[in-house]
Amino acid sequence: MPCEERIHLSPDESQDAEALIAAALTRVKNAADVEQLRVLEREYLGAGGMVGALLASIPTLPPDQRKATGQRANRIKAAVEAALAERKTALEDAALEKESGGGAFDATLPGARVERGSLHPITQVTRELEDLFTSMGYVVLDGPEVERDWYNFEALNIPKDHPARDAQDTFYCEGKGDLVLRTHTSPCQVRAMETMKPPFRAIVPGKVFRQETTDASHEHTFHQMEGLVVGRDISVGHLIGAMKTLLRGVFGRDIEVRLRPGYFPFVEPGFELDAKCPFCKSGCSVCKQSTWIELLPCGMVHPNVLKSGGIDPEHWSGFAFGLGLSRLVMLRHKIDDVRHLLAGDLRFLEQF
Ligand code: FA5
Repeated sequence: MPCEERIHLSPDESQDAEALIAAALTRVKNAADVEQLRVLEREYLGAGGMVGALLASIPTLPPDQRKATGQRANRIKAAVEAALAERKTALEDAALEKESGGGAFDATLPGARVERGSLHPITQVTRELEDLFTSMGYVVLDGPEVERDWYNFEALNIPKDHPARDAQDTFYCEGKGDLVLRTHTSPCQVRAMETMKPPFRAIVPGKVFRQETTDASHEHTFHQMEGLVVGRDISVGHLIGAMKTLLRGVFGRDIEVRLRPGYFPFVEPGFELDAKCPFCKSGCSVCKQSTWIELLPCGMVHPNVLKSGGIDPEHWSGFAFGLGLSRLVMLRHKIDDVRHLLAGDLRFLEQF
């Protein structure tokens, strides 16, 4: 604002208050930004500003002029304050509009969509199986993923030089004594025996690790669920009954099963349980045209394992199974590659 346009207030009655107000309002209206408004505010209303000077001069005036001068000062003050507030709001609105791309704010537009997540398919199946087994009197246990060699192998009847160790390529924790990343959930068999008195039933879902080359059906990190029942006179019949209940829970109907001999040092006898393919009658890609799907290794707990867990095999017997949860999820959702499960790709996960 050029200096010559400024009109200086004076207590002189000849000064026209209306002209002062008009000039002030014009300057406020033309202020280009909030900083200029602050300068004008100081000039008119600040300590030592024009209105202040006018008010301060009142005591020096002849008594008959004082009231009118006071009224004039207050009128100017109110007008300038109102103009400043109005211009400030206008400048702020303009800045907001510029920020939002110039378009007016539309209060009727729908809000931004809040994305809802869902449970991972492995978690879904795990929870369903936990519900199923707890309804049959099983307890759900948890065990360490970094495990001692003793629990992962030795207590399971797999001594250091046993060839069965080669079947599960192991991640050894370097410089950490006998620690390994557990290769299966079976170490929890002995941990369960140490903490519970027989008879008992337990399941242990969890993550396991193997140092192996990955392909469509092999991951280095995958999920299993161990099952263990210890009681008096537990037989293969109990084992088959429990497995059929498991399959009915997962597939929603009775599934035919067959047992083949299978070797695991910690069960005797040991079996591979195959399920009749739930997707076909005469062969498909899931069952590799055989109509049977290899699903679940299991067997009667070896007496040496019961002993490792402090349980007398003369009085107690049991069965155990090691369900491949990742493979079960693949089967259920017809997933053709196990590596999708832990890849963290949202396009895959959003389907569940
Ligand atoms: C075991 O791990 C035994 N602990 C199972 C067991 C428990 C037997 C109790 C007897 C009694 P196996 O190595 O076969 O067994 O693995 C069990 C299941 O894990 C397999 O049937 C398969 O479904 C799954 N599995 C094995 N390796 C992989 C892998 N690399 N990727 C994904 N799933 C796998």
